[in-house]
Amino acid sequence: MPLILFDWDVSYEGRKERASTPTARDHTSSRVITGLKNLYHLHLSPIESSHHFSSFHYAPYSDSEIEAKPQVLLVGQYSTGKTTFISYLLGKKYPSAHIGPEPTTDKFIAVVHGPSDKVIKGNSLTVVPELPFGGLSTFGAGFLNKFEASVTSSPLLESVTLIDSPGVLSGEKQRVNRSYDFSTVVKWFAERSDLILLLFDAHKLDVSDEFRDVIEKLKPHDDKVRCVLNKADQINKSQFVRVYGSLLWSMGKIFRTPEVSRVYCGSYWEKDFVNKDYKDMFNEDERLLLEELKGLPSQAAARKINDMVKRIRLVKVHVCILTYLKSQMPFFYGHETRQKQLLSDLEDVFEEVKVMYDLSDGDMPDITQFRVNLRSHDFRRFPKLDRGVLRSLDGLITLQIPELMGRVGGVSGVLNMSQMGEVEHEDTKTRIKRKQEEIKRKKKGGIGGVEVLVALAGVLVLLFLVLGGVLGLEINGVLKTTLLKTILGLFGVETKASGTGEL
Ligand SMILES: Nc1nc2c(ncn2[C@@H]2O[C@H](COP(=O)(O)OP(=O)(O)OP(=O)(O)O)[C@@H](O)[C@H]2O)c(=O)[nH]1
Ligand SMILES: [Mg+2]
Repeated sequence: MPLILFDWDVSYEGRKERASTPTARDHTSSRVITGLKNLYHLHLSPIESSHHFSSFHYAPYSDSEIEAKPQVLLVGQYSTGKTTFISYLLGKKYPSAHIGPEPTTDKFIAVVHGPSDKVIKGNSLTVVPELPFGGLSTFGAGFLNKFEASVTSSPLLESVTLIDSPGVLSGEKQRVNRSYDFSTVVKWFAERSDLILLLFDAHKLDVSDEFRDVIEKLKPHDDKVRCVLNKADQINKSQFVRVYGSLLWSMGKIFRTPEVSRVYCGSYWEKDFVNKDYKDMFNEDERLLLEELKGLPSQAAARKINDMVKRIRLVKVHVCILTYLKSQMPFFYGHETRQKQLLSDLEDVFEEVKVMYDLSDGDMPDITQFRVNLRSHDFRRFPKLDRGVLRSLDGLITLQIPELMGRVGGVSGVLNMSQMGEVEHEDTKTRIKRKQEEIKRKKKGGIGGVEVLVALAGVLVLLFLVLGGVLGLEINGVLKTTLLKTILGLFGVETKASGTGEL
């Protein structure tokens, strides 16, 4: 076993030497990071702040987040060997590491590189400019008391940050004992991680409901998830086959995909294998897992671009939803009723926004959470639709991101440009559907601004015609239509070019 770890050390040392003299890849990565920072601060951040993005989704990206080293998150039920796994990789225990058969780690611990051993507490960590944890302050003191960084010197940590997590407990212990929402915090780390290792104990493989809930939250990141079937040497051949099959089955059920994420089997600690039946396979899996860890720095730039693309897409969807809600608010009165109605019809709103802007299902935010967030906002204060904003977001995806992508080695499958199609495109079918939805909504009640304007304009035209009659003026059909169009124009209501006055 330690032989493979030695291999890792040798190859790692080799890379470390090269790192001191910047290589072409270092230069490329730093150019990409600078490009991403510019893109974010100049283009995306202003749109985020004018559209209340942080109160619905994420805090603004900090430079340290964009610059952060690749991150590996370890998640698992208690005593599956997460802390031992990290110690094994580092070749030593990190400061504040606790290992034991009972639930031991009770905090999220970021294991980071530093010249001397020390522990930095959660509250201070959020303000350390070099570390990418500022965003965690949104989870409040309840969480920050359960978060710390363990600083130690290690060649591995020079290029990767490891996140140890408290073991998932079952039942009440998981729900009541935590002063923060465990799975939301895991989700936060998962979004910022390059690799997520789910650890399982081959000796007692039971996926509790609580762990299942956590894994569910990782679904959007299934491309980064790997399973580690730890302590696999503790069981015999036939037990191993059953446990392995059962793990694949459970994961397949949770991720609802036939391609289950990669499973690395083995025993990730210093001691020798108890059962040597699958020794070669365990050694090979360990080698592959270490290879994957070693490859993370070189893929970090591409992953950061990918994350930025995801964020731009989310901002676009967010802009579409907010501006749509704004457009549905009445001009003069009845806004409270209308806002309540829109909130309760949010499913319909999402459907309509999706059709209007050609958005895909997977891009839409979680509707329950979105509804909760919307409650604290007055829809009238949302910005109006500005096509320039949507064009600029599309431009980031179709022009600026590919340019950055080119710097890290050409076109990548991570980008799905087709889903960022022209926002103004609307075919007949969708237009008809949109009209139908509009009619349905009108039937349900609520007076929109346009309706009020049309009514006002109608009264004005009528008055004009009556006055014209009284004064003996002759007003022909074309003049009537022109008058109607002019009055509507004064109210900013567009009429069709045909001159029929249809809205
Ligand atoms: N046989 C075997 N035992 C292991 C292995 N890794 C860890 N253990 C033992 O499993 C127990 C739990 O290890 P930890 O590293 O504390 O597990 P953990 O997942 O960090 O646990 P929590 O922090 O409580 O969630 C300890 O008694 C370890 O000695 C392994 O690879 N093989
Ligand atoms: Mg632990």
